[in-house]
Amino acid sequence: MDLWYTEKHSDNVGITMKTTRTLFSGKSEYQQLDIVETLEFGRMMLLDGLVMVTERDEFIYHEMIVHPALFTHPNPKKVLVIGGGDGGTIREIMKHPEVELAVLCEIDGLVIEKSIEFLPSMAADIDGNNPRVKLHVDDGLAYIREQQNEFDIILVDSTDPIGPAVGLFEKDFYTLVFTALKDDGIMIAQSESPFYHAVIQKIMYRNLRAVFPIVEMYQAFIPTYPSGFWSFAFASKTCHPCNDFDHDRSAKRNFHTRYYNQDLHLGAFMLPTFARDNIAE
Ligand code: AG3
Repeated sequence: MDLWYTEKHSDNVGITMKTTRTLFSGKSEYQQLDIVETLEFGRMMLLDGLVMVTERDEFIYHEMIVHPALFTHPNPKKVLVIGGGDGGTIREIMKHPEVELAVLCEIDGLVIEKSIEFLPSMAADIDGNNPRVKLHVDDGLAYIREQQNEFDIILVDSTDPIGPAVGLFEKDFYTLVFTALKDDGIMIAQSESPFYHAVIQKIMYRNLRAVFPIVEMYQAFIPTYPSGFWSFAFASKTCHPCNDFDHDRSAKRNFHTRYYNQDLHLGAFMLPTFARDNIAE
């Protein structure tokens, strides 16, 4: 018997993958969590039926949510991740030797627990044994409300703006992020597909611009997300992602990347016209 899983991207379109077995399926206080084995993409984690990560293409998302900001900020010592319970974002942050502490604030402890169990290539740094990583199982909004002038970089590694992540796309949240950042702080947030999510992007970028003086969108190719054409928001107090990019530090990095490189750091900010139009002021 063939077992195919489909994430619906609209009423009429979806992505379908052949799966071989279910490793975990259960409901937390917040959402439905499933981890399945696929034939093409390795293990895949779903939240409320939406693809969060697959072992085969997660490197793209995780390199791109981390390295552009970390190679733009002049001295990133303290980094906060909101969401990101699979640990992939923390893994990439740990490759930067100047980072002294990374805090992971994930609302759902079950996501952390099952990622450690079934997605070890992502979750190795969030198992409680890395002294440079601190875990908080808490609502990102509640946590950030208590932080002032604390972080160099804040990465919002959220799900889509339905379910527990809705508040992470709102202006009030961005104001709290702004306050939690230091004077030269940078925030990155995953910002959906320019192809399918024009309305969400329009609202999100308007909210960001109401709070941050510098707001840019950049793109990445992520085959298992809706349309494969995905985006991130770069929002910052003083640093510009291209003008302040530390090309030298990026070129001399002592770790390998499979998607990110110096040319792409700049190229990712070049957008097709329809994507620009989504977020036009
Ligand atoms: N964050 C999920 C991005 C949204 C995917 N949306 C979708 N499949 N409809 C990924 C978390 C990785 N750390």
